[in-house]
Amino acid sequence: MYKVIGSLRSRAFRVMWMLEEIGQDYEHIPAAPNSDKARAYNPSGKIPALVDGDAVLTDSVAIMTYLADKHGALTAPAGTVARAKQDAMTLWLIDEFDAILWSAAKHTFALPEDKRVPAIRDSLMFEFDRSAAALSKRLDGPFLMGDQITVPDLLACHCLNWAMGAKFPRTDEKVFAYAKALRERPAFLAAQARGA
Ligand SMILES: N[C@@H](CCC(=O)N[C@@H](CS)C(=O)NCC(=O)O)C(=O)O
Repeated sequence: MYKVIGSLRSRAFRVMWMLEEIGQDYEHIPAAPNSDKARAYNPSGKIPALVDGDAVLTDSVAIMTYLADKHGALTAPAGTVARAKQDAMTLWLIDEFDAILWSAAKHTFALPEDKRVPAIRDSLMFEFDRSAAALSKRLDGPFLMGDQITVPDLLACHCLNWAMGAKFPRTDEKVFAYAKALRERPAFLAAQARGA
């Protein structure tokens, strides 16, 4: 059985949701970032990690992509044009959503206090809002890549939820409505219930 290391309210949720989507059982080990438990699986202390047999895999997007390829679900096949477009969307979300939110987190609580620049938050909110508007323009179906849910949908929804948690403004209602619909999926709710 797979093991997911990382607290529910972290990027570990992406991996748990993915496993629920593909109907794979897993044990959840809710380790906090930089805890001894997290370091036992990933010496950097970062979460999430996935244990698959003897292998310990790290990075939420690498893990989701691995699971998608291994189980042939939530992805276009590797080596296709559709996959290249899907991967471009995933990497765009890392640049334009995840990195911005992570910068806000670093300057709010993750960096040592004397290294934080709280004023950067306004600029990050502006950037996130601009990215959300760009995503909204590209969204013309229930999912980012068309009529099938794929890995970037899980990533986008997780980031939009994170933005709400971080009190970023929700100016683009279309994109937040897209995230709300994804939050109603049984697999999302099942992953959430694992942390209850
Ligand atoms: N790109 C990595 C980022 C992992 C990451 O930074 N995780 C956060 C928690 S969500 C963490 O462990 N932070 C602790 C630290 O950076 O020291 C991923 O997607 O898994």
